[in-house]
Amino acid sequence: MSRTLLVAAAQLGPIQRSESRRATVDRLVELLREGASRRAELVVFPEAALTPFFPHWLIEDPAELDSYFEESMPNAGVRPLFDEAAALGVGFCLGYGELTRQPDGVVRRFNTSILVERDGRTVGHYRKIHLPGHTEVQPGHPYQNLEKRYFEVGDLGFGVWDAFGGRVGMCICNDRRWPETYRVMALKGVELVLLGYNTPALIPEMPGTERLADFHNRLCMQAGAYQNGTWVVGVAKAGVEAGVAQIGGTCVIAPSGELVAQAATDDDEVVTARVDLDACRVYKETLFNFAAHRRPEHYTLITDPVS
Ligand code: CDV
Repeated sequence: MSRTLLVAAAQLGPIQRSESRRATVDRLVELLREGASRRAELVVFPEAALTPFFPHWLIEDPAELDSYFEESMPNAGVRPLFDEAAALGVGFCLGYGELTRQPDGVVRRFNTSILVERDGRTVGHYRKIHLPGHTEVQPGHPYQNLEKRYFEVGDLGFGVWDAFGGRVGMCICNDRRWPETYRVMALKGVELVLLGYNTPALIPEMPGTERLADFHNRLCMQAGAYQNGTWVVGVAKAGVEAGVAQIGGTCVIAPSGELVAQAATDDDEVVTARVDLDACRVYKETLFNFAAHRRPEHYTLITDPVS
């Protein structure tokens, strides 16, 4: 039986601070419908797809900070997306800020994505592990990156789920730059990695690298795909958002490492690709046959604690 899946990468243009949650969810529903009209079975949205990327500025009022997070999922605000997806029989991957309240009142915040099957069941839940940026405001920077202030390191590991007829994993933005992300998922048999990102073209600590931002985006995802024999779907929130220019480059990458589909704009745009999950096998069973060729006894330095 063929294991092919039509996947839609639903790139978002900027979400401005003045835009209501309702208007944003309407945009997601529109992209979902566009994907469904092209017969997509899975629609992948970016990191923090319900809000502007709020780590880009300092928020001191706790109530205002909480307004960028979801305390439950689905909730009334995103219900239209869940309802439309279930009605169309389309699954999706959605990034958002997750807030949990412990029984003792302690609040925890994560940069999260979920995987929803075509029948509306939430089958996967991931909390971002590699958090870039800073805890404190960086004076003189043209914008902030306060991910380390607003989020905790994810505590769910790099999960892989049986879904959409294959083994599906999720990671978020900065995770895609780390080879360990893909490798841990590949050791769990991943065939399709879904990831969203908010990537500024200019990283203040890295002056002079702007011209390489798109290249580095593709480089890490294409390497992750090839070296692990997996499909990768990378989805941007692109364009100038709250004064920060973010790259686009939403794409679908085959296990060969080749780009098979790519966005042409920095705005709301759906990119579709037919994903043959069995195309992973030639890599997983030969060059990257982990059981036959990996030498973990020589990799122990990688797992030593951070010094
Ligand atoms: N949202 C992110 O994780 N962005 C980082 C930027 C800050 C470098 C990224 O790796 O794209």
